[in-house]
Amino acid sequence: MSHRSVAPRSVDAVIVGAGFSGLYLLHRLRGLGFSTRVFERGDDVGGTWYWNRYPGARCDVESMQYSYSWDDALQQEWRWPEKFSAQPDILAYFSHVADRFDLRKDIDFNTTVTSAHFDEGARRWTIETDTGEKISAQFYIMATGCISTANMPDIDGLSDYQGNTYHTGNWPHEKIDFTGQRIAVIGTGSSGIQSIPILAAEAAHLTVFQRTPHYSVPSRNVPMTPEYEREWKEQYSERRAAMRYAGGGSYKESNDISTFSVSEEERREIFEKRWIMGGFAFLGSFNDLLVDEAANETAAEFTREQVRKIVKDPATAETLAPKTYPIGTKRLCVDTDYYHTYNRENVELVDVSGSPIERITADGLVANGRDFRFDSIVFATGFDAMTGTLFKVDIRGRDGLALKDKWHAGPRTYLGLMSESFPNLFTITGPGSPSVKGNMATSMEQHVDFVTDCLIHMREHGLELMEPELEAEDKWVETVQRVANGTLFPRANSWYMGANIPGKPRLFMPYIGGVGTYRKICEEVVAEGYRGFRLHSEHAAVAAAE
Ligand code: NA7
Repeated sequence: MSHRSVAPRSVDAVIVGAGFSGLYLLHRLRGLGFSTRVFERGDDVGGTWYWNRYPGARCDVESMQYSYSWDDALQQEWRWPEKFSAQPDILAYFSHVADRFDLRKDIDFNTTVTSAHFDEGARRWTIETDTGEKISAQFYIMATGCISTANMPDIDGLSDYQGNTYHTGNWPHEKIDFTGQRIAVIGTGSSGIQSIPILAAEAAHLTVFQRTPHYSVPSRNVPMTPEYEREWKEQYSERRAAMRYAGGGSYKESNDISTFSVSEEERREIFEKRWIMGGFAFLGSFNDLLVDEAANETAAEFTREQVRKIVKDPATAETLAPKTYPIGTKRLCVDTDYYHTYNRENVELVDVSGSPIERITADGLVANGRDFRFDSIVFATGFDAMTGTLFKVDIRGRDGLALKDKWHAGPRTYLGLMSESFPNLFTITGPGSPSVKGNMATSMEQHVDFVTDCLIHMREHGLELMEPELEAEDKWVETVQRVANGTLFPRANSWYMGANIPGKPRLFMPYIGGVGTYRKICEEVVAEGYRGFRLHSEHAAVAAAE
């Protein structure tokens, strides 16, 4: 799909990924006259929304807020059909953006970056791809997202299975007809919860294998109304500005009072109102739900009550009601008819919390000592999040140090943007930044703007290399953990903690101090001459502010 006749082998910046952040980064850098190469493993743009094509895939951030804010004409003209966008609509948006800004011609599709090595002598990165290309770049930018490497569990006998297997994070492009089939879904995170109602309506029989129940709130998704769209479009600039400094990077989220500052009756009314509003608003019912265990329990119990009201079979309702971790500490799911699906005759829930699925057989699987037969198995088993995709590339910094080795006990970054010993390597929404703990759209744009400003600053000051100081990095790593440890998040075995991948270090990876707080820290860092970063010219380190 690339239209370029001769692609340059030496550029200012190599960007990996043509999703939300990669496209914006290309647009900005190209507009500023930086030469770029963009590599994308898919055959078109869209990133997450290119790969996650499973039935029911939908964004759980509202459409008006999950889009680019950097082009007013774009945000005014684009029409989202629903309050929460379905995957095909988001993909259509990215396709439109790619056409509108003529981005595809500068992207190499179907190309995977295999290695990126920093050459100390040349002070440049050498990047290799699976198509055999070798490119030299001053800057190497990973715009590969946080959940882009699918996690396929290592269950005995997987290769013996004769039926069809699917992973929600790597779904085929053609429509799969499940009519008349007996299907298994393994996993009940967001992807499982979104796909289960649709698959159940289509299949002859659906069996859900649940290891840990997730808390889920109804999305209350509706078609976009002209009034709602107009209200947003009229106030886009003010609302986007507010989102940038909001805790979760979204507009209108929290009720700034504590749980026990109101009576039990008032509390219930607030929960009910927010439950009816739908979506993540529920977690914004009070300002202490994620830091105070007793406060959290009131919201958790309210949710369990809703499950018991909806699900007719009491035993199934109890299995679906989460009790082992605080609400919100594994990512809250947002659903359409998830719990109602368990009232269908053709749906069965199997609890595998006590003992794992024993093995996959030629025609199904064995769990809890029972033999199940399936035509298809759907793995909704999540991702090797935050670091998995970074580690898939053989990234080596100074003295051949592998990123994987430097991060063997957990990611080490300054601001989630850079890591010491890896000069001029930027990670967009990298571990140690708010990323998945807020509206990704807001955080991605902030990082792209930050990185772009760094490149402009370096060009203007004749600087070649940028790298965090070890001390600043150590302090930031400690800050990220300290902030997380002041919340209830470390209580859950979540992918935020790396707990879903056997052997992965267990520590909280995103910065949970708030999108707005983080932005202010970044602004201060820049105002103080890139505090905590070392910027080098060819011969000597110079103060960036000079
Ligand atoms: P998640 O949220 O990581 O969910 C994966 C699910 O798969 C979760 O219920 C896991 O149980 C389950 N799982 C994983 N491995 C196994 C095995 N071996 N056996 C049984 N069950 C298993 O991934 P999603 O794709 O749903 O969502 C990822 C993000 O995408 C989401 O948070 C949004 O940000 C969008 P566990 O809970 O680990 O016990």
